[in-house]
Amino acid sequence: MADAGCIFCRIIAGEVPAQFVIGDGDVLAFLDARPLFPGHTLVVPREHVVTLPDLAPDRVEPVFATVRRVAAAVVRGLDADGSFVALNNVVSQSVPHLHVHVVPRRRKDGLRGFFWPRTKYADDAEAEAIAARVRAALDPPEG
Ligand code: DGP
Repeated sequence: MADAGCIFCRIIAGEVPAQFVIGDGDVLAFLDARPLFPGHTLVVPREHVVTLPDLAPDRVEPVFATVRRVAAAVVRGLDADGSFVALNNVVSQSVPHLHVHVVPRRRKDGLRGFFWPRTKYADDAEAEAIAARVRAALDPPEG
């Protein structure tokens, strides 16, 4: 179902122009209008879902198979050295329609780890306690 107020639904419907890399099917890809580098592509499901946990389990493979395909194409097509693949869920997500960024990367392109400030665990016990909380929340559970 499309959401009439969603800019990506409007792009998918052809109401707002975009440069499509993949313009047909259940999963589409078009150029980001404010690219980190030329060729920065957004992979989006046609269906309006907001975050990755909202995506039905049987839709995950088609979305990420397309991400894989586009990640190869930006390298091959643009003579890049590699790619960066990222997906914001709610925080830093400026468009509430699931989209996976596929950014062509070149060595020394200046992106420098995406400006992520890194932290540390106080010790192994703290790291294990955090892992245990995430493990306990897995749905379905592990094992
Ligand atoms: P994020 O911040 O992760 O939600 O990324 C949203 C991206 O969407 C951002 O990099 C810019 C891009 N974007 C926003 N509006 C438009 C638009 O109207 N057209 C296109 N092609 N990209 C857009």
